[in-house]
Amino acid sequence: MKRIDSEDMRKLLKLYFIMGSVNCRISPAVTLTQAIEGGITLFQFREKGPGALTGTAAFNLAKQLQQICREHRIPFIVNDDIELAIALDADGVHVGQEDEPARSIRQRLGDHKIIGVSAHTQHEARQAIADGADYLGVGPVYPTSSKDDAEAVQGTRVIEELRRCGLTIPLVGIGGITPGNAQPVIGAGADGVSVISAIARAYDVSAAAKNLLQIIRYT
Ligand code: 3NM
Repeated sequence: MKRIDSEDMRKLLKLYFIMGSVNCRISPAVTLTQAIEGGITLFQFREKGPGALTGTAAFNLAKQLQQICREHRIPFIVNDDIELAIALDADGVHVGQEDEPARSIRQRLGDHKIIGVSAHTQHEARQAIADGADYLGVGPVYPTSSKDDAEAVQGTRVIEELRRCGLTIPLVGIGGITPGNAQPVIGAGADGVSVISAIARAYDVSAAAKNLLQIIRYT
């Protein structure tokens, strides 16, 4: 099978929800189900940070969330853990700069899986594209409390720069994005937004997702 089409990838990136058990106010399964009801377009399982599940517990949660995604036809992406992605036959993986390079992941997974890469500079973006990334995550756009080792806050500057220099790869902004500040991210040239807390910690998860989607669609 061949690589995902760029336009299909762009559609999936509109509202990209990332979450693990430590991010949720209520159970991860209910959080994900409500987020899907609200209209998320892609999901990433990211079981990281203090108190995160490991081993069988992490695997079982991943499997449960993957099943929910399958039932609703939402592609299921695994953060960092290529072995877990392979074991689950996930739809793809997302990796950072400190992880295995996309080129070798592409060789291991084949063309039919989605590969996302976090990029913070034009150089990293070009390298990821050359390595076979299907999309980029660019951030942190705003201050975030969901990632301990986040890089310096960039605002929308890097996204603008990547678009200005002619890179057309599908990309999402990430980091501290909320309904109140999502518009400039899309305005800068992102195809969508990627969020953890704006959805996972919302009092009404489904309404939070709906609200974000409206803003993205009508920007
Ligand atoms: N990656 P929230 S920022 C997972 O800059 C992640 O690459 C980032 O969580 C990056 O929406 C981030 O709660 C955390 O700010 C995003």
